[in-house]
Amino acid sequence: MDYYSLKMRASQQIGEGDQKREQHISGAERIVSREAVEAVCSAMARRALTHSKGDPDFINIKIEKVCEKDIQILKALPVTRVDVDSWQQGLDKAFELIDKAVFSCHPREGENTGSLKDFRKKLPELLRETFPMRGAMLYDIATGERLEPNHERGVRATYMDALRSSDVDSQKNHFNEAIVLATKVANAPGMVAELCISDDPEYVTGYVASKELGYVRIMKMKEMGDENGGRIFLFDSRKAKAEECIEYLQKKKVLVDTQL
Ligand code: PML
Repeated sequence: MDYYSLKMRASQQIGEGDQKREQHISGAERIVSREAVEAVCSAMARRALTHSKGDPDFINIKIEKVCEKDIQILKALPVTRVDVDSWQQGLDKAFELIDKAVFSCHPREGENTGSLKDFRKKLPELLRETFPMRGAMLYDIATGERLEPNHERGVRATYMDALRSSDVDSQKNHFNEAIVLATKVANAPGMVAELCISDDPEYVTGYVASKELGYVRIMKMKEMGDENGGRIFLFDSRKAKAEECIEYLQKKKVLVDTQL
């Protein structure tokens, strides 16, 4: 069967003269059968043209053929849900889960020693650093270094979709897209865990995900109306090379079976 990857991004020019810059409005990606290409393409255009962030000046839809043999099928991470009373409680829960994931990579270190303690202190600041980034931060828990080739852009996980997904929804479904992305990320070489807070001001649910923890939805991780959000990919350079991990995130075609 022939598959096609479709990627859409829409942006708007803001500012005047020297201050002119492009502001991201909307983005989406799919991997679909040949028959679905036209419908998905027009749904993507509709999504770009009806976004609450404004009217785009520029919409790019890229369509590429994908060989079936190059596609990896993954089983979706199991999902659990954590209800919290406040976003502060949600963030604490997320940091606690990340600690657990990082600690399991340092089995010989006590939980309250050296690099682990430093990492805990650093985590809120690392998260803040992701807010202006388009992609995710790739942070090496073994050395404390950031590994994105471009710190402003970060690293983006692309070329993924849900298996057998035939919907051509023109509205973003945060959870459906996030479970696909998180499953791909968790399977990248050397990946320890992911922390995500949406940058949609109207969407306060975030998650922590890893192969061991599964996909843990934390129902409140920021204040409603806050447009700050970001992603941190926690990676362990003792387990894989950064280039291998980045290659997988950015190039490997993945379909995620969400119905298992
Ligand atoms: C995003 O906006 O891209 C992040 C979505 C996080 C989804 C969290 C969830 O609902 O499980």
